[in-house]
Amino acid sequence: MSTKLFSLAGRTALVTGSSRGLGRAMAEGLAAAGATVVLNGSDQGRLSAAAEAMRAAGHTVHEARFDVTDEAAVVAAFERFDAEGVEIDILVNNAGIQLRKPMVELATAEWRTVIEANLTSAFVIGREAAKRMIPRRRGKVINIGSLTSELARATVAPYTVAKGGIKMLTRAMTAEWAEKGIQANAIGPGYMLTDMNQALVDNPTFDAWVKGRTPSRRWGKPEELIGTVVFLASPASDYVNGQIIYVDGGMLAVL
Ligand code: GCO
Repeated sequence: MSTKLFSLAGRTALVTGSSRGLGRAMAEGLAAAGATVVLNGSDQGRLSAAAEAMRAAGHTVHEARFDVTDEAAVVAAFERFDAEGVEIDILVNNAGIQLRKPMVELATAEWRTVIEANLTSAFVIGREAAKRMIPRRRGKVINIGSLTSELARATVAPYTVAKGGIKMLTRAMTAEWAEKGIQANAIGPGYMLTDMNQALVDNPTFDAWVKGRTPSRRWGKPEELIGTVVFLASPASDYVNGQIIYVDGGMLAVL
């Protein structure tokens, strides 16, 4: 089997929300597979620290500081890429937030904030990336979903709705862009050990529930997404479109 099948040499990957957590792990995995990586975050300090660490590991890294919910900033970032000759071949729409609150206590503004950050941003950034990928007739869009792309959990309604939307946005992207040479797919992480989930990990009841409900009987590690993201970013997935691959220890497969 050709080792080029999973090689990202010569390709550039933009990973949103990649100064920490799942995005950082996926960015490191894509770089290890040969990609030049564009890190994104809204906090310059965290972004620069992550970029420096990856450069120290020998990776080629650019930094793109913008808030994914600020459309003007997103458009300006892609215009800068154009001006600098940075061609985004691979987009990982990873950035997102969580807000845990019962719906009857949830302000409409809070609802909108989560939907904007977790769903609308993926559309806007996907659109800007696809505008540049279509003329090249190649591109990879990888949206980050969730177990809540399939199943709801109380107190995370806007996140659940947004992640359900991510699954269908991925299919909508396929419907319009597959014939243009772009493959749009998604990854659904299970319960992963991240800062966003630290409060859940520290809650003995929730921690026990995750370990009991997950056939693998443990939380996932961010680096356990690397194989799937490299697969979806590489030529190995050139005929894979509109799919969501769950990396969840089997949680969705078993009652
Ligand atoms: C929560 C968690 C989840 C998981 C993830 C599962 O509050 O239930 O934050 O949202 O992190 O999304 O796929």
